[in-house]
Amino acid sequence: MRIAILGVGSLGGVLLGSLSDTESELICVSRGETAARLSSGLTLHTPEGTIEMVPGARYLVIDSESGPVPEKVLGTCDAVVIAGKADSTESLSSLARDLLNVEGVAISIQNGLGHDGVISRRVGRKRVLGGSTTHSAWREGDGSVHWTGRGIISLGKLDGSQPCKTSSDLVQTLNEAGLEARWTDEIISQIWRKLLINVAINPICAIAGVRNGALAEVPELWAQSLEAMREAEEVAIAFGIDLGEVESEDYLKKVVESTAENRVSMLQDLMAGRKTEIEVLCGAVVSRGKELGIATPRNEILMALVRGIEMSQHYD
Ligand code: KPL
Repeated sequence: MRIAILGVGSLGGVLLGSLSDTESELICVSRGETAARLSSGLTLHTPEGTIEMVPGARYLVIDSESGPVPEKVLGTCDAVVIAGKADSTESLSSLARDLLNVEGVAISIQNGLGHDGVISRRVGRKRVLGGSTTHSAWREGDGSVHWTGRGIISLGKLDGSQPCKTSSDLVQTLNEAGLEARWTDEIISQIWRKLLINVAINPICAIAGVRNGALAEVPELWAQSLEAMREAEEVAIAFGIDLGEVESEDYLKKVVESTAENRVSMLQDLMAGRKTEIEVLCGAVVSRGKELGIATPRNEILMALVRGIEMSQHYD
């Protein structure tokens, strides 16, 4: 199958590197310097410590800043995986529409809420799969990608229905790549579950400038994380989301322990002077909370602080 990866940051790099070991044809869309670097290959450090060098000839690179998508690839992709930052979802969704063939499906594995709505407006809701991942990675300044923890990719139809042939092929190909793909009829719940984890970990580690493991070591930080997560949980439940049987605090502990050495993606963004995903994380909790009349003061504070840091980076 032909798969396009839109946005080749850390997780996009993991996908590209892993999928290059399969039979699939690969297209990746990135911009500027990252696109130029990808053209000469990708270096992927695996969690087991091996280093994989993927030659640039293995995939086609499209630089989204250098004009329209080449005609030869328009309408040819079976699947498009959106892995870029939240503020690029609109433009990447337009590219997805241009790249997909008539049976093709689009999926987002980004953090946060609202991506499926944006993608649906461009490609049509029926062709959109929800996605969520627990793989973790970071990208070095030279473009090489460090896959720090193996996880899974959950994917499913937004209405909980069964996979079409293309979706099944996508699951199979992701599994051949060692990415542990699991089809689920509860993808919306899984996206919310990941949101709970992200609002608990990302802003606090980003503001404090600490690795994830610090949350388990500093009780004051843990208390703030828990509070942010509880607010999100209350909103999720009021929204009718079934969060399942898992006790949230235990689950958070497990994620913090298994990603203890990680610098959370929001901290990586701030360190690189990039805009963060705060709007689709705490911002989503605050806005959904307002709709339902639920106060979310901790998420409001965290959002304000992260926005403040983003702003300060643009002043001398
Ligand atoms: O998703 C993550 C992120 O960094 O954005 C977690 C799960 C918190 C791992 O670091």
